[in-house]
Amino acid sequence: MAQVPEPADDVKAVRQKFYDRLARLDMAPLWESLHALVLKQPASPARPFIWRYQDQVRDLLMEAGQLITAREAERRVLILENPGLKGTSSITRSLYAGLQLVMPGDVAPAHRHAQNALRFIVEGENAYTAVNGERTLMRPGDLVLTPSWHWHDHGNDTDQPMVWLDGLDIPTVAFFDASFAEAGNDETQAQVRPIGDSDRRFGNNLAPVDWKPATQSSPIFNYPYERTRETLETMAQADAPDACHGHKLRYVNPASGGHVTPTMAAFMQLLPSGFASAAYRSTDGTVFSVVEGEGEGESVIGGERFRWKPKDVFVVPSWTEVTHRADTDAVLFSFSDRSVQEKLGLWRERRADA
Ligand code: 1HN
Repeated sequence: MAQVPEPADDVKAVRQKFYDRLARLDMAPLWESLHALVLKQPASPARPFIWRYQDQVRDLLMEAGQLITAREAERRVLILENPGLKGTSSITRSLYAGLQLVMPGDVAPAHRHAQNALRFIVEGENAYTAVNGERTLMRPGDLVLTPSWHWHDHGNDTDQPMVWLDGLDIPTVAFFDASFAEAGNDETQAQVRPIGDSDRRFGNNLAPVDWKPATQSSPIFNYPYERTRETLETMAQADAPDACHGHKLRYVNPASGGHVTPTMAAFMQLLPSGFASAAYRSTDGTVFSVVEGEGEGESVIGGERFRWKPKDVFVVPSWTEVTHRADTDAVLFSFSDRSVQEKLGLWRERRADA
């Protein structure tokens, strides 16, 4: 930018009077704010942060389980709010995250909304989510989708609490002022297809002939951990780890080859025992959930060190340098708005090893 001399005080005063007249008419001089509007590189107000499951969050969740039913709450969720984004219910500028508890006997009633949601299962086994009349039973490490405008309800017919990480595009939908929502007539959807129907139709590299996707989300709504883990293991046996990511997978919508939802992309990576990654940054602020890693695992995010354990959630803001290190094999799930940024031609990454 061209260097211009500082104006004299009398010139400044005249200008200020002009700006005041503009302000009364809801106008402003661009030249006073241009540099703050068009940054040379991202400078997110979001901060690196970790929520520790065993030490902090789990007890509070269980306390919430005694305070309120899922029916009364509609969804019994503790919001994970980024400390740099207070009052916004956001974990990054574009994404919302929360930890949801479904207790034995709970019913989280059917509703639908414009927001896309993903669930990453943290604790418990075999509670269900129903999506447009089809139930899926959930296990730790599964990725379950409830796409935009699909009816969904949850229930737990087991005798154990069920906890998952919710990821939604709430701030993104709010940005576009495009939110719609509706409550179902019945709390629990009638089951119109058997459990496993979509998985068998679309999860075998097949699709019914003439089938056309009606939405931009994946027709598979449960990506079970067993299969994800098998793919990671296959890569780890055969390949050298990527310097920045270890062995990293992208969850795929088989109908398009793209990401699993139009607004959120999801990933799973294995950091082999003893691995220390090269520094990495990308424009998609990313939420991580630790799946495996009983030894010492840590990430350095924007110069701050975060030790993590299974079930912890941490966030890496946009364009913040991150490195990961693991003493024993560790597995990290993550999701971000990369799906949107790629469509808009905005997504960038920088690898320290490139
Ligand atoms: C929602 O529908 C769920 O269906 C969870 O489980 C969290 C947060 C905000 C808005 C809708 C769910 C939500 C949500």
